[in-house]
Parts: sequence; C-alpha cells; structure tokens
Amino acid sequence: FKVTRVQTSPIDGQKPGTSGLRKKVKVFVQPHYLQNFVQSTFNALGADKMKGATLVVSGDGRYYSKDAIQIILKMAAANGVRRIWVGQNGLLSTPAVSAVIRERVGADGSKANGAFILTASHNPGGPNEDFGIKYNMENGGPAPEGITDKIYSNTTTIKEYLIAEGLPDVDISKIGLSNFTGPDGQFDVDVFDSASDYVKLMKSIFDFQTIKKLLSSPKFTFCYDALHGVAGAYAKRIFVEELGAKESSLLNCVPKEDFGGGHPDPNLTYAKELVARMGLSKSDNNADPPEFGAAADGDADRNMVLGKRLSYFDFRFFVTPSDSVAIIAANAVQAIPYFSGGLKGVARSMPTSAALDVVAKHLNLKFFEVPTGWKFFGNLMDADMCSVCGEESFGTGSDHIREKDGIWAVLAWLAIIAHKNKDNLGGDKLVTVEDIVRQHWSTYGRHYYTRYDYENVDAGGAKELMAYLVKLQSNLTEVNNIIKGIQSDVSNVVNADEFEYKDPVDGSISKHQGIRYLFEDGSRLVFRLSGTGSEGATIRLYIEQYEKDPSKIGRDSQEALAPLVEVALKLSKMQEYTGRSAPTVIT
Ligand code: VG1
Ligand code: CO
Repeated sequence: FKVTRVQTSPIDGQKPGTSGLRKKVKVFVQPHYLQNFVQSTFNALGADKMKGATLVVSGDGRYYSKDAIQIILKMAAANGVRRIWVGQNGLLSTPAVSAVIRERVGADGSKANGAFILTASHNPGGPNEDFGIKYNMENGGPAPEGITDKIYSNTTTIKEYLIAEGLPDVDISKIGLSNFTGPDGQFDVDVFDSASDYVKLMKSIFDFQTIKKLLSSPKFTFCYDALHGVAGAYAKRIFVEELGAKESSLLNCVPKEDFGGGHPDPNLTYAKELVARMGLSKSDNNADPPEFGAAADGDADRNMVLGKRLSYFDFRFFVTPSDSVAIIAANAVQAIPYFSGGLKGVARSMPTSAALDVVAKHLNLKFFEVPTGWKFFGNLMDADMCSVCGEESFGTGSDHIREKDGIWAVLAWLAIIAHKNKDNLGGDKLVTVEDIVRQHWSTYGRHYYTRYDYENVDAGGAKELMAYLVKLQSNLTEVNNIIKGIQSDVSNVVNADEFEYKDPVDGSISKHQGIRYLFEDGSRLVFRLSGTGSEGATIRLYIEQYEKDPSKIGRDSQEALAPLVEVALKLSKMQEYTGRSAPTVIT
C-alpha cells in the first residue's frame, strides 16, 4: 500500500467526555468525522510513538464498528503503526481490552502500546443510535485528561489525515495473521480469540474450583443477562464452560449490533428480562427465581447484582453499586486469592456513597475520593495505592486491569457467596446475597442511596440550574432557611462546594466535578452534568443518607430518602429549570 494525505478541516464538537467521544451514528458517518478524531489522537500521542507501535482495535460490536475498524486499520498503517490486534469479529469488552494491553504477548514477543475501544457503553446502538470511540494507554487505562485535551485541541486545527491506499479490507471474522507491506515496511493485522486472554486472567485471580462447587450445588441457581452486549462473548466461556452453570442461566448472551433494540444498561429499568426472571412481585407467581442474578452493559464494564428476596413485597433484592464495592472490599482478602496479601487501598468516585469510606476506616485502609470516570483510578493503581474501587453507576473493579470490570464483579460476588457458604453447601439454607448485604449493614451501618437522572433535557436549562446551585452555595444560612421551609426534620447543610480533585500522583487538578451539599448527619446531595450523553444534557442528582441505628437499616430506600428527595428537587428548582416533573431513570 502507499500513504495518501487527505485534506480535511476541523469539525465541531469532538471533545471527549467522561469516557471518549460518543455521538449518534449519523454524526459519525459524516465524511472525515471518524478520520479527524483518529488522526487527532495519533497526533496527540506523537508520530514517534506511533511508528512501530502495536495497537488493539475492537469494541462492543455495535453498529458501525466493522466499518470503523477497517478505517482505523488503514489510518494506523499509514501512520507507521507496526501491527494491530483485533478481537475476532471486532469484539472485545472494555475490560478485556485493558487485559489484552497489559497481559497479551504476541507470537513475536510484541506487547500492545494502546488501544482504540469502539463503544458507547450503555447507550443504545443501531443506525439511529450511538457510536463511540476512546483511546486507552499503555497501562490499559483510559487516556488521562492531558491527552484527551490535546486530542480535542487537535480536532479544532486539523488539516489532513493519513490513510493507506491499496490496503484491502481485512477479514476480521477469521482468526489469523495478515501481512502487508507499505512505504515504512511491514504492517500486520492479527485477529485473535476475544476471550482467552481475559479468561486466563480471571482464572489467575479467583479460585474457580470453589466457585464451581457453589454453582453446582442444587441449592444455588444463577442467571446472567448480557443485554446482547459484548459480555455474551465471555459469559458462556466463563460461567458455563469453566464454572459449570447451566446454559439456560444465560440471557441475551448473543452480541448484537443494536443490542436487540434495547438499552444495554444494567439497571432495574433496562434489564427487564433479568428483573422478570428474578421475580418482579409475588403476583408474578414465579415460584423459583434464581438465588443470584447479574447483568452487564454494552461493553461489559458495568454490572448489576441482584439476589433472591423472600421477605416482603417483592422477590428481588437489589445491591446498590455503592454497597457492592464496599462489600467486595470488606471480604476481598478472605474470599479472593488475588487479594490474599491485603488491599493496598480503596477508592470511589465522588458521587458514590460513603459505604466504602466506612469499610476503609474499619479496616484501616488508604482511601481516595476521585471525580467521576475510571481514568482517575488508574494513576492510584499504577502507584500501588489502590486495589479495589467503584462507582455508583454500576462500575466496580480492581487493579488487575485499568477499567471497571462487569464479569470480574460478578465473579467477586460469587467468590464471596462461595466463601460464606464454604461449610454450608450441604446445609438447609444457603447464606444469600440479601444475608450478606444485611450483615454488612449491621456491622457498618447503611447508606440509603438513590440517583435521579433527567436525560436529554435542554442544555441551556441544565446549565442555568447548575449555575443557580453554585451561586446558592455561597450563602449557607439562606440554603438552610430554604430547606427548613421544605422539610423541618432534615439536618443542616454544613458545607457546600464544587468538587475539585488534585491527583495525588501527578498533581494534576480537575475542576467543576459536581456540586455538593453536605449535611451535618452525613447526608449528601450531589448534582452533576453527565459527560457521556450524545444529545442535549443529562442532569444527575445523587441523594444519600447514612443510618447507623440497626433498628432503622431495613427500610425501603425510596421511602427513607423521600424527605431528602423533596429537599433536593425544591432546592434546585428542578422542575422550573428542566420542565420535567419526574426523572427519566431512578436507580
Ligand atoms: C457515566 C457514569 C460514570 C461512568 C461513565 C462511563 O458518566 O456516571 O460513573 O464512569 O458513565 O461508564 P456520566 O458522565 O454520564 O455521569 V461507561 O460503562 O458508559 O464507560
Ligand atoms: Co460501559
């Protein structure tokens, strides 16, 4: 092939958000759109770095991925990249990409320098929905802000991009190596099995034998919903082939370009089939719901964990992601061989509940609070300061890679359940997910928690709401007067700020990371604008209340939080600014 320079001009709006650039497919297919972003990334990393590099290119398999992969292959070849690794059919989960960068060694001893991940994560896919792209670095984690800022600034000045002319499309459905020759020498495309590196890593972290014993116990039933995302490419290998789960325990585990028309976001609203399988309510007459249910998002970095509930009005027991990371941290050393030497530290994103803080304090662990988005955890992990971390948005993970990891989180839960039942598999009743969570609450107290999302609201109104809340903060007396007028029995706001983070490793500062109202009793209200949407603005409101009294930890969370919710909505004038009387999604 030869290298052609294509003239182009800047296209507006290519600023990467919380996790890469996410737009409607219709935007991505515009002439030069993807090419501008990819060349801007190559330029941000530096021509020297790209010459001879090994890059991974793959993603969650959503619509437009296959075309995008061929374009990136040709641009990489033209920019002097030496070889590209592609998961079969272009499929690699986000955590698997991270694992491949860190662990995989090519036949010739090569290691990856970075990756383009093609995903819009939990956003729907298809010709009328979203596509996305992000770049991950040599440590396996998302590019830090220093790089994404450079990429964005390059997109505003770009004049040309390089593309290999005469390089044929590569058949990515077949495993194997293709060699090509260009002006700089050889260029290889290596199509490899999407699952094996990741499966190998999971087997080195967990004791698969113990988990297998649990899954084969007739008392334990299991269900996993991949929502037609890329987790399906791993679920059968891990849960069925390695751990012996029944095939019927897998739901929606065939990856689809449009996620079967669904919204691949593992929460109680969108993971409908799983929720139904777990038994919606007693009237559903689902006599035997599974003991344990879990789901993943499109790119398989998120997880939702549900347990069977046999107490009052509904069957399923929902584990809040904030509790999940706290419970994993509290049990990791005993239940997961990878952590048997102890935890280096733990971390959560700012809006995530303080359940993890309490565990860190009890266990005397280093603790960090970082802005939303996984890129902030990576530095801590590279510096050996953090082993387990999580976000309220169904993201949980550890320093085995530099992304959150949906299947790892499910394995962590299975390992904990197996550990708690290790002498009990023959007994009358297993220790359940619900037992584990309630036991945790009675030791550490409970953080009632909910998140209200107002999706795709008018961007102007959303900005005004945030500006109003920032201004209001300067006068706490007024804030407390307003609150007392709404609800007399909530405690006082003692502090309010816009969250700002100074990275303890590289000293970089991230500002405007969300508005916090902190109450005397530990309750919090947090307001943020989402950085992953593709249209309009999404406001996220996070509401949290801490309860230490064991006699008060068993309430329904929406009921317990109702007074604070009312305060949050009225204080922020939510309806006035957004025109919405109710959120789009409550988690
Ligand atoms: C959301 C979540 C955040 C998460 C991010 C990427 O971002 O709130 O916690 O890290 O999505 O997750 P935002 O800016 O929309 O609130 V994923 O699974 O979309 O890569
Ligand atoms: Co995701």
